[in-house]
Amino acid sequence: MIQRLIFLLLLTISFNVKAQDLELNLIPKPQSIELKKGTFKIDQNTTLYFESEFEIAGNFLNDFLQNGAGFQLKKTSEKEANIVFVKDVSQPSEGYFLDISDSKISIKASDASGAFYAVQTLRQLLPSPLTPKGGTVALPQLNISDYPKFQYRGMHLDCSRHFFDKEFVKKYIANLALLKMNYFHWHLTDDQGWRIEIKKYPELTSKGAFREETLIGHYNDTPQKFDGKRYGGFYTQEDIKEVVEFAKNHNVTIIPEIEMPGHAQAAISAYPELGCTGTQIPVATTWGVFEDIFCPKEQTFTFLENVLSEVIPLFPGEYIHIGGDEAPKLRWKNCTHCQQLIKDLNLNDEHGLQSYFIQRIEKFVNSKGKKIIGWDEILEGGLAPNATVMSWRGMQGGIDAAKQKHDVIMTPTSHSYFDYYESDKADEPLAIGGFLPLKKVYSFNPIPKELNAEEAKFILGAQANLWTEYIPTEQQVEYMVFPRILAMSEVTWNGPTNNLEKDYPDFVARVENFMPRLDALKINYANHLYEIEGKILKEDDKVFYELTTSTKRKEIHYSINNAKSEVYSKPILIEANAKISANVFKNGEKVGRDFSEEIMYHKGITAKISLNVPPNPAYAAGGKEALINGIRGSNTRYGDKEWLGFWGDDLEITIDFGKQVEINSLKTRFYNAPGQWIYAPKEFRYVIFNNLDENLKSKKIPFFRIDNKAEINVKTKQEKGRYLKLLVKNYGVIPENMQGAGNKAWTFIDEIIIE
Ligand code: TNX
Repeated sequence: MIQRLIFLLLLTISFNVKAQDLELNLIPKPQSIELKKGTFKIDQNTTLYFESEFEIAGNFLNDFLQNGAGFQLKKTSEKEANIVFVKDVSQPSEGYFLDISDSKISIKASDASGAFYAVQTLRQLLPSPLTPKGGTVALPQLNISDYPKFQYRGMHLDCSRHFFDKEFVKKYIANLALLKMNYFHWHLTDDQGWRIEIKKYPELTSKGAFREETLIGHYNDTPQKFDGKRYGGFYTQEDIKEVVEFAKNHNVTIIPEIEMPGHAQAAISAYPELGCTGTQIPVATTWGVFEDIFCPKEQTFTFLENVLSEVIPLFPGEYIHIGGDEAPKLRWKNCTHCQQLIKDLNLNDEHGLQSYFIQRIEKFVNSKGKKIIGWDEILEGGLAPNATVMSWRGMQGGIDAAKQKHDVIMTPTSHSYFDYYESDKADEPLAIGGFLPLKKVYSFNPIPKELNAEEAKFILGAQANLWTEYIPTEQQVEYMVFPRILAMSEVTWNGPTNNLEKDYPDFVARVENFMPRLDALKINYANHLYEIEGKILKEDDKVFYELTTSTKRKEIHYSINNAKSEVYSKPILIEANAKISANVFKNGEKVGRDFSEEIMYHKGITAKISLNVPPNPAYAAGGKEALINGIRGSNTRYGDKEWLGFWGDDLEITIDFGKQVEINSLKTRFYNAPGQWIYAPKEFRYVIFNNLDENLKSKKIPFFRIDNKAEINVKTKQEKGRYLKLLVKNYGVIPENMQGAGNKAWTFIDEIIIE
């Protein structure tokens, strides 16, 4: 009897594990699942009923079966049907209750979105590709109760820097629907191309949609190179209508973005009178921020209102995005009309003028029954009364806006910029910079700690952005978006994780099993799941190196200094400089890419470190210990776990060796990426001393100017001391004419190598 019970218990445990982790491979994860035994079979004789309110969901299911299995469900009465969609007002907004028994599928929802998402869940419960055996497909019996944590679950696509045709945009939107994301932010205008037909201003597209050539390689390359090829394209209003209709049938709302007053060079090149100087300028051929912005003249406002009058009727959603970011004020400073306007309107400065600009546009948009969204710069100089803020320069803009009782969408560069590198391996396709691996997206919490429960209600949700300066092809768009979008969808639907180390492996297992589904959808996703992560561990003055890989049932093989390779079982003791090489094996076969790491066993590795300020939470993955753990950061990814980022702070780093040591040399380096507002500091000093109470002012503190290479390499004169202090002065506020002008500069510092 007992044996039988144990057997049953084991059976249910193993069944649960299997079913939850593997068979039910749902992304985003539903709020609650109760799995039962047995299946429900759909075949040509299965019947369907839906109320007219749920037509989009019902039709979607039928189209899906038609395309995948070659048949549709016959419609019949609610009583007779095997699959029924019924209205149940007790279901949460956009939520659903799905009950699959042996004879019936019942879906309850209070709105059309909920019914639609129940179908997306059904879709993910079915095998992919849908290859019915004898015309039958099977679903597991279960109950799912589900609803989204956030009402805004967005994805953006920049179609200005590179143009993607309407068919691709539709595919992109269809993939959002699969992941229960409900907003598509369509970036339609920018310096490098105007992409939407405006009948009243035909030159916006005949001229403004084409640039003479495009930068090749990275913006920071010297010299910059260009391809010499004319490039462009645009959507006609008919194209837009087709995409909007497609989005409607996928329960996705499109938010068009018409950028103003900055990022307007393409428009000004078509109509030079919209700028302050009136001179003919070209559509931009390189990336970055440009001085030529819309001039706040009556003529410009008339133009923008006419443009918006054509844009607004095309998009049924409630929002129009008006940009508002990165508008350098140089032209306005040198323009007599602008200066007079500042006086006449009694404004403080050009920021006040920007605020006036946005508020005036907001009034117009509101008068047409729509609301504006703007990037967080619209906070500067006073927020337009009804505006929703997209917080991109970190979370602070969102915090400020929520405290002012404005709706907020979180989209900070640190967690939602999918144009950043997703792997630190050197062979990734060229990207703008940064480093945003899957796990970091998964760790995202759109609700900042700084907000109380009332204020947090203003955070509508989050969005990931795909800026396409370095993304010329559809394949590369998908490579950058997938699988990171799976993490964003789970964060915004299921809610942010409060136990990353526990939830992430479960998520990754589902991502691994989701890949065949992505293959069936012909999505060119990136696969970094089989990469290895290395980490220094310290225990009683001993140093170990730990290797992990994120998916289950894999083996790691490693070698030290090219010696014979061994199967990894426990952290490796490190007592001298070491080169570790490793690979992941799945069922005896090598998968993923080669891993290697150089560990420098320098004098700092067993020391203790303290900082005068903590690193910015967005760039603190390795903690302060990362600066003395023997591992250098990546040459191209400042967001990895070896670099630490500080926003605007002067640094004072103290290293305690525990006893007096002789220091012969000192090396470190800083990151330079003006496009991301990262500037190497101007000054660096260090001091070696023995007593924390010592008056350091009396000591000779060498001073170093930091040049463009941003590297420190000091031969000290065999100085002895227990402590080493580094003093690093932040670059300061970024001056005009430089990337990020007016903002505080970031300082990024790498390993401090002490020998
Ligand atoms: C900043 S996000 C921008 C974009 C760039 C992006 C590149 C924002 C409002 N402005 O114009 O494409 O960085 O990461």
